[in-house]
Amino acid sequence: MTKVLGGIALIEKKTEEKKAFRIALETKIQRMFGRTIRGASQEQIFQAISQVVADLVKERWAYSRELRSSHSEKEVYYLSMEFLMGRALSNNLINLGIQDLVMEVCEDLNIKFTDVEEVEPDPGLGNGGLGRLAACFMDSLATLGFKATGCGIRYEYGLFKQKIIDGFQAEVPDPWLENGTSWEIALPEETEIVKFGGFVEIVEEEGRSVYEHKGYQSVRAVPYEVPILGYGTKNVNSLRLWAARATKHLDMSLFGQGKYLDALEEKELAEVISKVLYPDDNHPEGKALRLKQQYFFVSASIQGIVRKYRKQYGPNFKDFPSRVSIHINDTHPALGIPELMRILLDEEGLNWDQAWEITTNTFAYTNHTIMEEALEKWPESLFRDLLPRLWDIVYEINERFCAEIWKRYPGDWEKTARMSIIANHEVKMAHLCIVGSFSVNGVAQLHSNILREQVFQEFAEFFPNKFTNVTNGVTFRRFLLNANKGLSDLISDRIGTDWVTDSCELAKFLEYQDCSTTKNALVKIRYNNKLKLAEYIKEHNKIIVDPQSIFDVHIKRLHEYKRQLLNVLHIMYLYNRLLDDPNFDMHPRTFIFGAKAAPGYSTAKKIIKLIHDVGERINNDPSINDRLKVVFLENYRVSLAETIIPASDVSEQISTAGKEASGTGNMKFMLNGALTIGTLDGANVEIDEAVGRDNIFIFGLTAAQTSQFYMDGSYRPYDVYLSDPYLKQVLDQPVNGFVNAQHPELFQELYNGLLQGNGGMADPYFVLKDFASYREAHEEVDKQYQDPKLWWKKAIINIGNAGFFSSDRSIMDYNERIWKLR
Ligand code: 26W
Repeated sequence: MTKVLGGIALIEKKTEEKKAFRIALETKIQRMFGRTIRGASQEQIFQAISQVVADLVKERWAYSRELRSSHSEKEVYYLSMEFLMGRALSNNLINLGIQDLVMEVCEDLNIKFTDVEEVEPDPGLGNGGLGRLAACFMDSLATLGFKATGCGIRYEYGLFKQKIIDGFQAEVPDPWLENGTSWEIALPEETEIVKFGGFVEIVEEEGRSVYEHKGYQSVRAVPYEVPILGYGTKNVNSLRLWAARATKHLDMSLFGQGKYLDALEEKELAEVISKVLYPDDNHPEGKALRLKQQYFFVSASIQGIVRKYRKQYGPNFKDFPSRVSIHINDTHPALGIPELMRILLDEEGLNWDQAWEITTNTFAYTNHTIMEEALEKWPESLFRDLLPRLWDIVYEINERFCAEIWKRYPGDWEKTARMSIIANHEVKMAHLCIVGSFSVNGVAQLHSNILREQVFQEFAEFFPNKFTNVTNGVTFRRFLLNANKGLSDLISDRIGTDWVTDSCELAKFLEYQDCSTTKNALVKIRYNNKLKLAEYIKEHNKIIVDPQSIFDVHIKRLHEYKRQLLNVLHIMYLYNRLLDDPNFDMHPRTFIFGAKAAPGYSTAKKIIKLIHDVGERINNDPSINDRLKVVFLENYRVSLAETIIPASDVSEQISTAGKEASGTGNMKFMLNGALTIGTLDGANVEIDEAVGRDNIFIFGLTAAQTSQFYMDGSYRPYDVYLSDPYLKQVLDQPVNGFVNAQHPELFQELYNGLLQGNGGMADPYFVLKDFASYREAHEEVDKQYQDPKLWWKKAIINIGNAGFFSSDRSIMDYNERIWKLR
């Protein structure tokens, strides 16, 4: 009886809540736009729903802040140049637990919620893996109830939008803030001043040297806070993004002299700092503006952190490291180390040893890449001119560090030179990070081993307890619960809903690996997701793809080491086989790509063109009976990933072994039940261990083997080319006019790079060497797909073993090994 009453009470409560939401929405639209819902545009409805939801979020935020201010728990600040957050609306609805309710209200009002969602621009404040990881971590930190603040830049323009014109990538600006956003609050009263240029004067005061920074230019840093809701908790954290503003308003004296443009220029010069995200992934541009961006957000963040600490705990900085950890996401925020030193020395009056002790117990550094060209180095002259006081400090840090090396290894000049922070008139940011942090970690086991044993081997020997590993993870809320409602409902139906916040629970799903009803349900869910993606492809690419075909997906930044080229060469191989032999046995396959190339990365852009031209030829060849399709999805981004991944059968994770630090896309696919074809690289190694070799398609050289080849120089791609006729054929086709009869010269550089090397080593990513084993792995994929019972068992084994790859687990590891919050 009470149970029934309870049920009725629930229904009544829900009806009440729906009514309340509906009224709130109707009122909001009237007040914002002077229209009723019937007269409102899609855009206006989106704005109004966002506002209503944002109001709810902000209420929680207020309570959370108040609760927080009465506690003195340790806090972590996550400093990152990039936060690739993705859309906020549905994520916040899920975290508030009102998604169904809002969808029902929309339905009652004849509003198609999925269309409304599409109005939201995807805030692309990041390039790829590093930025998306930061976003997953923010979600997990909030969900696990940790006190954490993300600090970054409020770029006015996010990552460029990619347009494909005639198979070529073109870049279009992304003014994501153009129509405003409901998800931020400006805090001008918490503005910080950041100083650039000028010079340092040393004055003696009461027997000690005081450093005075003079003649500088200052820029205002205005913070904007974005609420980060946890799933199912009352905890709300913040993402603080700094916007650059001129210190003066238009200089009226210039204005009065008729120098209108000069006055504007001064303002522009300051504000350009937060104008645009650098679109380079893994390749730093040694530009002054980038260094300005780095110092700008780091200085503002650290000043704010110190200010808040002082307010809460007073001027005793000895306890600083036990109250605050500052995490630096790759080397981009490395200037935080000398900046904290500067504040402690110059503003708080500590001596060097005190300041150094505090600083080195506060910072922790994560490395995200071993690509040589990605390791940031700043020219001494640029550094010194732009940041004269920080230069002095870094110089001193280096002097003391080199003295220590010298003490430990007397006479070893070469070692000192190799490990030095400043060398050849450059500042090596990774060295600064290692020396100035108490913890250094890689992002997957293999990657951390490579850091310890190769890239930073001498540092690991010098600081044996500093190095650790934290394998990456992804948030299951966004990438399963929200992105794949069908699958998440099925899982919850079988094992309950605890998996959403306790990822280990997913292991219970393994019990269903031989259950045919579960497998049938999976087939249907996947099919529906594929239908949806096929619709999208039809609309955007004008290509009809068959949802019965295998959807084989390669989505990530375009980079030679990620080997989209290997994939497309293999597609050409399949095509050749089909042309040669109409009875060639193969299940129909749809190859799907999504990738942005850095605008200045011409080889990557050529690969995009090649994919298009190969697609053009194959998709329009009636002789192969639609058994092969190639689709390149324009403008790959987080929201698109959320549509693609749940519709994928095969996940391409085929980087050259030793090059991909971790990869996180690999985890998202696995979680959604796609099977991986991959190399033993990054976190693939751990995925392989988790699922077992029978449930993944592993091929290619190992990291030890590639490393051996790099060392002994014995790799001869030309010999491989000559010895494999299939390979020879596909390599020749781009340059002999088979792929693009009008412009075969377009691909000459790719061809030369593989066979002779364009100046450097030939085929440095072992595309040719791995071709045969990649082909065999694909044959295995094809064979196994034709055995559905087996295939779906493997899918279940992948899902059931994905628990480890939750960002919740990563964050728990960070906390246990590094931050030690609570
Ligand atoms: C501008 C220079 C620049 C920009 C970005 C240098 C380096 C980067 C990043 C470190 C590149 C990056 O995103 N790395 C990726 O980080 C992911 C999260 O840890 C890993 O999963 C990927 O393997 C790694 O490539």
